[in-house]
Amino acid sequence: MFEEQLKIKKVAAIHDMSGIGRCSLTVIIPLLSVMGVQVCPVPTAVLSAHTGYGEFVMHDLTDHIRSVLEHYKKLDVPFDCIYSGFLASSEQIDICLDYFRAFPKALKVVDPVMGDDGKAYATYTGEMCERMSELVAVADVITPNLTEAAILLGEDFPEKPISVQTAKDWLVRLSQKGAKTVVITSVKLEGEGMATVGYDGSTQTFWKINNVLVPAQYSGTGDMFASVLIGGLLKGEELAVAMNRATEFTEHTVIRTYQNNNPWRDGLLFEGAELAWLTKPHRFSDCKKM
Ligand code: PXL
Repeated sequence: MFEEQLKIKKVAAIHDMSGIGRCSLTVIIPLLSVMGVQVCPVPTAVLSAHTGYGEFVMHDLTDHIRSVLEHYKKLDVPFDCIYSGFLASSEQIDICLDYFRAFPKALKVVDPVMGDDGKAYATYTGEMCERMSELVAVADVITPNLTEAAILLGEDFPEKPISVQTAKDWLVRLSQKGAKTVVITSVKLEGEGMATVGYDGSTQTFWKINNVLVPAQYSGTGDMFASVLIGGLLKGEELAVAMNRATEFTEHTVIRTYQNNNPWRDGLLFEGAELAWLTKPHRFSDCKKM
């Protein structure tokens, strides 16, 4: 008897590697690995700590990721997904476009990392924010938070909760920029509190998951959400199921981190037995049509 041959999917993850603060590759690699997916890191920059520390040292790897692409093209690596995130320069947007072009069969996921809480991250220039639309235009799936969704749509960051109708309108407008699947995280909905909202353009279906409102925000939360979402989508799950798992796992680790009194910039506590949760089949529970 031969065991069934394992087909491990490969994701090229174009993100930074920050030593301290649990974000980007230090979150993406363990989470996707435990979900049975191989992460091939394409580091956009190495940092001592993420930009939320205020003081950090950063080494830009723009030239490196360009040479890495040439090597991977020569090897003809059968990537199942190309996933871009925190970029270190405007030039890296062009390089990401080249990765997407070079591996046309791969699922194209763009997390348009630019900012949070109504503010752009320290290293993100106006030009980079403006040009992020070029990546969104070629993506299959995008996962902006509310701040990034506002930047992409040229809207002011909503200081007050938004209506379900506005959330739907933003999802459709973002989808019209290119990606069939759009998920917006950290959305405060009128009368409902925090939610994650999604749109599947192939069926024109809107989804919503209400979240527990924890009075703290942790670095790397968006990276955690997007990684678990990708893990589910690569298993062939419907958007609602993958969104459900990603939201539940993220919410659980946010609560655990808050209860542990950890500083926000240290990121989410996911190490240890928590990871095993991601190996179980997901019990679809709270994702509702919107
Ligand atoms: O999680 C987003 C992120 C990724 N990488 C770096 C960051 C941030 C957010 O602050 O600074 C380096």
